Amino acid sequence: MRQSLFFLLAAVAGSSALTIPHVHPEANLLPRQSCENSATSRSCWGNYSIDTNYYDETPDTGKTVEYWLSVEEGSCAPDGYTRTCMTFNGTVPGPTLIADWGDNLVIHVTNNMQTNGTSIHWHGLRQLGTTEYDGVPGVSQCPIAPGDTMTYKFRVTQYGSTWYHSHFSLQYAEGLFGGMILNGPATADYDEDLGTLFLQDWSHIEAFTLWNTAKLGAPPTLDTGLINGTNTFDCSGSTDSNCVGGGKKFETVFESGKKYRFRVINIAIEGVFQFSIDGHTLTVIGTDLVPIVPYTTDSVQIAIGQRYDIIVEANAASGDYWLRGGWVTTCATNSNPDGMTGIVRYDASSTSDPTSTSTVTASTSCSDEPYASLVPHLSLDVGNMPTITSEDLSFTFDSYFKWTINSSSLLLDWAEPTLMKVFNGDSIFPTEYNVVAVQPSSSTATEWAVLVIQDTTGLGLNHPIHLHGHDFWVLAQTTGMFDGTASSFNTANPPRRDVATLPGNGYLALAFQLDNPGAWLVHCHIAWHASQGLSLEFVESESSISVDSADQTVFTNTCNTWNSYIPTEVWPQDDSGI
Ligand SMILES: *[C@@H]1O[C@H](CO)[C@@H](O)[C@H](O)[C@H]1NC(C)=O
Ligand SMILES: *[C@@H]1O[C@H](CO)[C@@H](O)[C@H](O)[C@H]1NC(C)=O
Ligand SMILES: *[C@@H]1O[C@H](CO)[C@@H](O)[C@H](O)[C@H]1NC(C)=O
Ligand SMILES: *[C@@H]1O[C@H](CO)[C@@H](O)[C@H](O)[C@H]1NC(C)=O
Ligand SMILES: *[C@@H]1O[C@H](CO)[C@@H](O)[C@H](O)[C@H]1NC(C)=O
Ligand SMILES: [Cu+2]
Repeated sequence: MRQSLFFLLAAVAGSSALTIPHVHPEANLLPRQSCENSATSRSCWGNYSIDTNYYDETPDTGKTVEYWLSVEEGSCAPDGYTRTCMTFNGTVPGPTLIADWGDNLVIHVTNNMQTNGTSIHWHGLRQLGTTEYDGVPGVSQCPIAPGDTMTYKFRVTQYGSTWYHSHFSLQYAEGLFGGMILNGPATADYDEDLGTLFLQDWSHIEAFTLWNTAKLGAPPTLDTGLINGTNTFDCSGSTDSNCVGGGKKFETVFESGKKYRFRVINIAIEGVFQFSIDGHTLTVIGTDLVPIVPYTTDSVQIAIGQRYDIIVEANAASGDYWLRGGWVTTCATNSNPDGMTGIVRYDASSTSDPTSTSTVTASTSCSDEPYASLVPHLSLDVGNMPTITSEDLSFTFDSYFKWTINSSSLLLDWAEPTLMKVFNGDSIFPTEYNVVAVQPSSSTATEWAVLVIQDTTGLGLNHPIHLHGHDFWVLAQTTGMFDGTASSFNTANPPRRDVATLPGNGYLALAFQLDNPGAWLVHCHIAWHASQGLSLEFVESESSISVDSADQTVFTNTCNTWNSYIPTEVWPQDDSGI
């Protein structure tokens, strides 16, 4: 079976050959032309541009950008209801990290929490050659113990919009996230960058408390949602002393005629959003960290972990308009589905609530934006795919509800990360680490790994699947059963990104280039599902994973500090670890 598959795929691969970016191939033959990025030349980027193949080439800025982040616990009331949060530097969202394409980022993270470890993931970044800074406890590092500091160092080889968040159990659901803006070219012009816009579901009970019931299977109904970390909540008539009121709606001001860029990010625990702004058309220019051929729409459906870069032209009549998170009620339940709103004003002095109405047809599906809409600007085909890893998604009940991948639910030991085993030269990993080893079969040509996840649960739920360490090419995303062959695959410049939705009772087929040795997690980004083990990890080209001695020291010190901390740890691990 494996053999015949190989020959079939080799035949398919033969016809499409190697990756050839067919956007302006002639550019390579001309001398480099420098062109400055401006409001009317967003495709330019000095000696580089929107046409640069950013998988092969990175600007050498010679610049290092350094940040310090403090992980804290404390009370917060983003919607006027007081509860306990986990934060970066006391704010939800945390500080926005900004760098240019090609910069080096150095980020010092200090864990100032009482008893939880932590570990910070830079979502969607390839970590090319720096797998040890991917921030997954039990995979790429030991947790940072309370009181300890770990310094993450990596190169920015991509550009666009993303976020960073804790990957330690449910911490990001408590507020441990922030935005990342990586400046670079874009596929359409705009006047002003408004920055990141977070769409989030929010509970008045802490996620670590909700977990006690969530882990049994049914996702809890959350109380509300926040737009960019803020919302109002009606405390009138409430006798709850935590309902202090004083929450605010997110607001932004448009100047007529200008074009604004929003970097919309879904960082929910369980929900899907259908983002829109009353009276305005959205021009979508990026999916995750991949610039796309712009398309226009009246709403954009966003699954957890996904980002859409959206340009909005202020071309409506002067007035106040609702900006709508657009909670999709068929995907997860929430007590305040229609209240996840913000306000766009044309007059900064206006304080009235908009009276605008939406003309958007409310979505009832939990799927991604239409596959055909997501066309990467840098056109790259998938070629050589010698092997397909197919995995069945199911579930079991073993002290709590657990998702399984080929019968195994992910369970990591934070103190024994996968990379520690790699550094020790082990090639056998614990079964519950769900490791799939992949490596090129030859060193001469680029090869792709293919992962097919088949939903066999019969539950019909959709899952936003995120891969670390790579962008992936979405070969197939459909209901029904995978036939074991490449016959359903689209290899011609398919959508490319780092989170795509696995359709319920269907399958998702992803391809990625075997160009980044490391230990890379693949997981559902629904927070409960990740905690319930819906994950596997690729160990890519194990013998080529190399870490220099300074980085090895960081790794070892973090583990040593964690190991001397855990004997006094208050809480036990009671989920998959991620
Ligand atoms: C662009 O390339 C030229 C020639 O290699 C070099 O002199 C110049 O410094 C580069 N400019 C930037 C902004 O990198
Ligand atoms: C975060 O807080 C620390 C002090 O706790 C401070 O040194 C640092 O500059 C802050 N970081 C940002 C990005 O604001
Ligand atoms: C992390 O902190 C939360 C909130 O205090 C607690 O419920 C949980 O058990 C802790 N988990 C670990 C593994 O320390
Ligand atoms: C959302 O908040 C962040 C700060 O947390 C800010 O940088 C950003 O500009 C805000 N987004 C918008 C669209 O105003
Ligand atoms: C997972 O199980 C399926 C069905 O039994 C099998 O075809 C597939 O090869 C397995 N995948 C791996 C990576 O072992
Ligand atoms: Cu899921």
